[in-house]
Amino acid sequence: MRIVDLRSDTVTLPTPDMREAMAKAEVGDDVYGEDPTVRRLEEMAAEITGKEAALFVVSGTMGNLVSILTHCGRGDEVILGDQSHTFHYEVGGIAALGGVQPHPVPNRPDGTMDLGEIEAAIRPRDIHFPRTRLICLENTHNRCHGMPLTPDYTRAVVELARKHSLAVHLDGARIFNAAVALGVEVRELSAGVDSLSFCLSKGLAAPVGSVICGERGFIEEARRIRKMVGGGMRQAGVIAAAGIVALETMVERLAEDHENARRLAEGIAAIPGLRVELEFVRTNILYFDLVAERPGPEEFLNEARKHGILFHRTGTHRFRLVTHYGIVKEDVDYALSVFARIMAGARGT
Ligand code: TLP
Repeated sequence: MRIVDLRSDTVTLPTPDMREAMAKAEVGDDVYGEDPTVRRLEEMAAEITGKEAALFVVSGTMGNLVSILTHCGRGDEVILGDQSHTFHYEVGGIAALGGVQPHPVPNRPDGTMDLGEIEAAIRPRDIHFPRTRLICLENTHNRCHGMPLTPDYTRAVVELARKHSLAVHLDGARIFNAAVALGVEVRELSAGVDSLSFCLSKGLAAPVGSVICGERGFIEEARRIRKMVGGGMRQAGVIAAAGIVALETMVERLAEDHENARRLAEGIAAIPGLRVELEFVRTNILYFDLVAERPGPEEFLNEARKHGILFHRTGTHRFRLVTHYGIVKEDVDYALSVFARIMAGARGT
């Protein structure tokens, strides 16, 4: 049976070039700073994002955790979107491990937060309040349709942060998707932010890893925190090598994932009983709703699974599809034909 795995771009498999680079990677003990391949990846990441230095970490979750723990002390507060990945899907790590209190502000459907609402969430000096230290952004915004944040919006948040002596961290897990969708350089999207982390193991298809980028002093401190949370890796060049290939060869092709998501969304929009907000389909993530009475959402999901189409349910009647390196146009057309058949079957046509 044909399997079309639309659960996430995290399911991507390493390319043959990555496997070859991994086998040949020159390595050393990275806790001693002696792995030349890790160093090279970190230098590349710093260059691409326009920052002084970078740090290779295990995952996007660790990238955000280490960054936030580097910016904030116990009892400090971080302003973040109420739909952000850090708030929803990172196991409460900043609170559990860092004693950092999240202060969620509503995300709008495009992934932004209202500047006035961010400003209103900043704590005044008062003996009763925690200290606000940091504002977090997410680009692209996973739970907000995979929408890209523009350089102008990011700049406006950075200016607001400066005015209040706060730092800005950007969860750029899919920053390359944002750059490709907007036709801008990654460094334009990271300009002014104090730190960002991006993932090599999503659309870029490396098997493991994320990178934190920022000023040299910040990265030095982040290196200590990474060690503290058990993220000091030894001969990590074996995996960094795949990350280098990812940066060199996998960025431009993301446009193909965006085209496939668009094709998928337009196809779904044409199926009676399914609804998709096409104006929000800009990158490789799309959400759609089941608006017919039949089938029920669980039945819809199970029927699709029986035909090899895998994806997540994210709300009572809402589903998420993610396109990636392992999905071709024919997979999209097959998924659409399965969806159309399930819906027609439920209508008895
Ligand atoms: N997102 C995963 C799941 O955790 C939901 C997915 O399938 O989309 N920031 C953002 C914006 C993310 O979407 C993710 C992963 C992460 C951070 C965490 O990355 P990992 O999985 O490497 O810890």
